[in-house]
Amino acid sequence: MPTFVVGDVHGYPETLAKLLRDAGLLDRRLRWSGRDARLWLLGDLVDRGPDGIGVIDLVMRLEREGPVRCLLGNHEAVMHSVARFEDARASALDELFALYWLNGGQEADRARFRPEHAAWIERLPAVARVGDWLLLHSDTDLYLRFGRSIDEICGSVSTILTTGDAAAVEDLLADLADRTVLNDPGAVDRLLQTLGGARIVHGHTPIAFVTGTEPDCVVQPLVYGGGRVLNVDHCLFAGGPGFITELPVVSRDEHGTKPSDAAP
Ligand SMILES: [Mn+2]
Repeated sequence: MPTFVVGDVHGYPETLAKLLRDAGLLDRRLRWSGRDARLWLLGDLVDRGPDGIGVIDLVMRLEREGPVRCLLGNHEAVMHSVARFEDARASALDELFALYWLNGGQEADRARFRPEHAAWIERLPAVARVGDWLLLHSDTDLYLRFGRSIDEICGSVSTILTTGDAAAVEDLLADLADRTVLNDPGAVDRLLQTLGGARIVHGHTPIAFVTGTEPDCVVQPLVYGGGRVLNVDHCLFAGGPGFITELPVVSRDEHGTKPSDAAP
């Protein structure tokens, strides 16, 4: 089953639709036409660009039509928390609200945010495994603070998002926004040894910012970490044309690094 991933869409539903159509995953009427393929969005559908709710609505529909899933990005988590705590604004949350607008929150998205969007965000997995690939939104190993298995992490994150107090939510949001930790091979080892898989794919940190290239020149994923890590954040909001990535099958030979082989 070919698996496609798409990095941070940040409020550009037309660009997402075009990428999926060009890859043959959507037909001309924007209906799922991916047959045996599956698709993962890696989170951060919203903020920065003009129509984050439009992206969520598109992805929610595609989930009903085909094997389409989406990870929780830090921007979905912030959007959810701003809505959840809006009526009970404690001074402790001033930073959260300031962060939302500072990081590209859109008035139009806030106005169109509905309980069904909140419920959908609460169910998004924070991490996932697809074959030998570990899927993360953010390039950090702080996910391991929330559990020692995929299910445990997803459950803990969802519980905090849904019922955690202000302090717990603020800590969660800070952890989900952490970045550039996977340059450290030890962090990659910790994630793969604990959660399984041989490779990591993530979004969250624009390739253009990492490599110093102009966003409009970024047309393919960035492979790093000795070939074990793939960054697919195409930086649509700063002018990237965007790309969609089919995850390569990891060959048996490449499974050489057993936990016991790793550096201490
Ligand atoms: Mn992000």
